[in-house]
Amino acid sequence: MANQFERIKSEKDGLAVKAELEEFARLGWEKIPEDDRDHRLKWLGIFSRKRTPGQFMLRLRIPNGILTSGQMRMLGAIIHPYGSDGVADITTRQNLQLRGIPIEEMPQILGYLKEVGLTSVQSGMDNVRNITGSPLAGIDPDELIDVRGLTRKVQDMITNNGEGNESFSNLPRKFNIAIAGCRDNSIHAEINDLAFVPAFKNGKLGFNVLVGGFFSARRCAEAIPLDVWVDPRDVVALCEAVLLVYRDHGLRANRQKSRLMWLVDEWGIEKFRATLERQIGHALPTAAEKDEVLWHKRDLIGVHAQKQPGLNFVGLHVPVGRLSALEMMELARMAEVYGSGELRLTVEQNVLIPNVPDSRVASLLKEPLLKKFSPHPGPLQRGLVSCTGNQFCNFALIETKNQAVALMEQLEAELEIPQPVRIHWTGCPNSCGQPQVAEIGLMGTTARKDGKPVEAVDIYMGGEVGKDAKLGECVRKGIPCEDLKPVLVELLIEHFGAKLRHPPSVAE
Ligand code: SRM
Ligand code: SF4
Repeated sequence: MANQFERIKSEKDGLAVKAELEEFARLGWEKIPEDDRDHRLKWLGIFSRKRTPGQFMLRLRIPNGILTSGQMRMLGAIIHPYGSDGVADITTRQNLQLRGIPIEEMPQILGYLKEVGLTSVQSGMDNVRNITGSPLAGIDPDELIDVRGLTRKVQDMITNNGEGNESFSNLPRKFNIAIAGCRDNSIHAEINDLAFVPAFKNGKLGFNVLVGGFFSARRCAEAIPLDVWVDPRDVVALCEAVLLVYRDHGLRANRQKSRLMWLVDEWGIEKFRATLERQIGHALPTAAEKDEVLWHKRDLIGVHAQKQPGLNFVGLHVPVGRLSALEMMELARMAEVYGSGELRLTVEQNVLIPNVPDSRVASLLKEPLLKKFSPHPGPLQRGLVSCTGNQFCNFALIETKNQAVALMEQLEAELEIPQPVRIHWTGCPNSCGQPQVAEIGLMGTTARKDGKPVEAVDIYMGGEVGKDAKLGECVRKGIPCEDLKPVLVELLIEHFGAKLRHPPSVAE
């Protein structure tokens, strides 16, 4: 028997709501048919939020995380009218989500997006998510392949240039694609359903291809080699072929077993590869012997020289990725005044301002907004990532973003920590905050304390990123959030060389 989501998709294609949006806006959120409101609208990137009824979230698509100051200013202007409800979040896929929007205004807002060359189409539910790419594409002194054009072309193929593409509107499940052009695997290739990492074959630079990486509540898997090498010119065609094979053969009966890796498991990688060759119509070159991921992942916060002499990118730490409308407008202004008007987002939920001439760096560093979005944050805040949590997400078992920021500040005040520690928070086992890639990962759960249920976390450790990326494992279960601080103090002292700033007061 088909699961609920297969039923919803077969009764009416998700993209059909595009033609109905004006009507939904007239009806108001309470009168929109439930399957359309809570599910199909996600094909337009529009998410109803049960925790804030009537205020919708809009998930964009920002390939490679690159946007212009004009686009950022427009996005700030879109949420500005909604006061403190109108906030934006930088996501763990180099993307932006806008919040607090009433359905009545969505048709007009989608029109504004189009005017500035943006789209939100097919960004949720069983669609391909934002295409991630190396955040330093085109400006990295040690870059191998500039992937900006590729991430854009892959998005254009998948979304039919932002208009919506029915060829890919009924996949078995969500699908993640990442394209790395640098030496440090800065976008977590290993946790994507389809990933490209730079590799030389017979002296020519292209990509080795990985498939099947994903996280879910039921299972987390690292991507495995497909034994295929592609010329950069063939990346778009390969993405299309993989998606068609997944669409036509992916498992659909059990939603918990529908991501690409389950098909690869069922078929074996050889059959998957052979089917892909049939789909694409020719033999595919085997993978290059080794890929060129040679470095640990770089920390992009602070001022760094670009490949272009005399220009720099400045990495600003945005605490847990949360932006207000005015902050977005300020970032847009700063990108214009000091850089080239470009802004970049990272999968660590931070912002880069590229193309800042040497002569402008000092004045940029004096900008008041940099007190909050610091280019030199503390060692824990620097590597902090957090998913949405229970402020907006219905799956959440705990509050994440506020708690994460407050606790990191307290720990930094109490401890001397010799090096940055990457701590990721995620509100439930869906793992949107990727706790498995962190040095310390915290996953929301519930535990019992004094006989009562309380918000708690499972603790993951050992995640490594970049070269030899490896997923962390659960080391402690069910620590109540209110008891978390001493446990983190202990872990930071034992594993990361932290020292107490003052001797703790001895209990009487
Ligand atoms: Fe996620 C569902 C937020 C990245 C795995 N994710 C959700 C929903 C849509 C659930 C919902 O309807 O409330 C969350 C929206 C909450 C909200 O209001 O913001 C949500 N996911 C996010 C974001 C915003 C977290 C963040 O704070 O950055 C990220 C948006 C990325 C984007 O721009 O598209 C986000 N989600 C991820 C990632 C990380 C990644 O892609 O690297 C993962 C794990 C990797 C993966 O998917 O393999 C992830 N999200 C999930 C899952 C589990 C998928 C599965 O196969 O079971 C769900 C639940 C589902 O799809 O059924 C989910
Ligand atoms: Fe929501 Fe869970 Fe994803 Fe956090 S990890 S955004 S709580 S679904």
